[in-house]
Amino acid sequence: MNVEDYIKHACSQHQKMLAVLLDPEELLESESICQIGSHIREHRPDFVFVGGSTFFESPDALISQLRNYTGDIPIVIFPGHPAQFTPAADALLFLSLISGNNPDMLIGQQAASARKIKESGIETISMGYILVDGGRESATARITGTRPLSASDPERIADTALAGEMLGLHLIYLEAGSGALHPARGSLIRSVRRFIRVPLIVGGGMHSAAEAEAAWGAGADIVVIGNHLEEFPADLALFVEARNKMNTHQKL
Ligand code: 1GP
Repeated sequence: MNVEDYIKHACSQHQKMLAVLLDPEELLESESICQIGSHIREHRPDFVFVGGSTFFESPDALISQLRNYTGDIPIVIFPGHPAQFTPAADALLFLSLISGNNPDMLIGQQAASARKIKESGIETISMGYILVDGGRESATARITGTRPLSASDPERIADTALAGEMLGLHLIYLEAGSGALHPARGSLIRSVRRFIRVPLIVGGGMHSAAEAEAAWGAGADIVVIGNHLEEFPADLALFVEARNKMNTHQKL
């Protein structure tokens, strides 16, 4: 099953998913790859996302090391820069930063890399990427030269997500920014969820299984955890346990 079909199938069963985000820049040492890798092998999140805002090379080396641990868990490129594209991954989130007004991030970089990506044959999943204010300036805002949407304007955020869906994007990612002080609030996630049917990914600033549960409970389909697991890889067990608990409740 390809990655998009896996996501659609899980959503149709009301099953929640967990992605671990690994930043190639933070994981250059094989010792830290081994640490997080062994927790991934043991606890099995649904996906490993690879990407970062300040890494401008192919993450091939990281991916080939990760393969020793991930088994059949898909490795998905979540690119912070076109140079991060590599056909060594299982799929690519082909994203457009629809919260901002930088044409290069909306369509420019996508057009520049589309042919190469198509020719590689990698699975691509189109995604509307919406940056919301997480309480401090994010690397994404700085590097893309865009401003996040105000978290206190849920209507505008929901309208942006809806427009992304109506434009044909297959996923929406609500991003509070890596290392956000405040993850996206439940009320915000709910207001986006009400408007869209496509799968909803939520990430940025989550440090506890309770925060992940709150996001899933409010309507996120996939929760993404990055920084926290880089620092405390053993906590992956807690996030997976929370996902499993959510999914057991959904089935009852
Ligand atoms: C960033 O949403 C992801 O793109 C994850 O953020 O690193 O803060 O978990 P954190």
